[in-house]
Amino acid sequence: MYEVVIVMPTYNEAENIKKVIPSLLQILKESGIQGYILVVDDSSPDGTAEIAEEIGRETGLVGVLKRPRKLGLGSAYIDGFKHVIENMSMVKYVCEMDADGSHPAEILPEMVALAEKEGYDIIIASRYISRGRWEEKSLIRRIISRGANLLARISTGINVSDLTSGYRVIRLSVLKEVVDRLSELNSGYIFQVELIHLLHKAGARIGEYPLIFKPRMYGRSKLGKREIISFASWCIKNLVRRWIP
Ligand SMILES: Nc1nc2c(ncn2[C@@H]2O[C@H](COP(=O)(O)OP(=O)(O)OP(=O)(O)O)[C@@H](O)[C@H]2O)c(=O)[nH]1
Ligand SMILES: [Mg+2]
Repeated sequence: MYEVVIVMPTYNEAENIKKVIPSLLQILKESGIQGYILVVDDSSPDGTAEIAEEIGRETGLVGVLKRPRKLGLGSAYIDGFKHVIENMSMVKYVCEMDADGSHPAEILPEMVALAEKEGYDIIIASRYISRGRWEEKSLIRRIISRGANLLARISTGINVSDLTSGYRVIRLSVLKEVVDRLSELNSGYIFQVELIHLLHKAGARIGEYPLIFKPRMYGRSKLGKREIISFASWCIKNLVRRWIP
């Protein structure tokens, strides 16, 4: 029934989704894409799930997967993907998208069109290719992101400029091929790199599309020190695994 399902993990994004979901639905409508938004919410205390459910009742195009507590970004995507695979038919692509307004919905139709035209299995919206950029004021965050990408690239050997970008279109058929292995992946931010690594090993073709990444609209970041440490330790372990069989 749906061509594209946007899986959107949320934790305390009430103010953001009031804007992000309606504008995404508008873009889908204008571009003629049969789309559906699946919000995966971890019992956000600010009532994010209830707002998404209300929009769902009004439009019929938003569903909410509710989880009992904050279980991490990666595990939210895994549950969302499994839900799509098990319960929805005829879906061609899933899209990973943040709920905080950082990921412009306007480029989603172009990302899907690029996958269709060139036969890519994954399109990553990238800050680090020509015409892409990150409107981030904090120099520290920009350095962390560049460092994380460099480390992830060395660790996985995958020649993609923005392995940590969380805005992607993925062909569902390739995701189905690795579905049994998804639960082996970490639940934190390193999940994004691990997922590309897994799909790449399964033979997925990867393309990139320029992303102008904006700072979150409202609310607080969930990226903490623990995430950075677990990210770096996965990259180092993976590098050692690749070099020492
Ligand atoms: N369901 C769920 N969603 C999460 C969790 N952690 C983060 N998210 C969501 O994942 C998306 C990305 O998280 P962000 O906090 O925006 O991470 P970021 O983009 O690196 O950092 P900032 O934009 O600066 O805040 C957002 O939509 C969050 O609400 C989680 O544990 N569970
Ligand atoms: Mg964000």
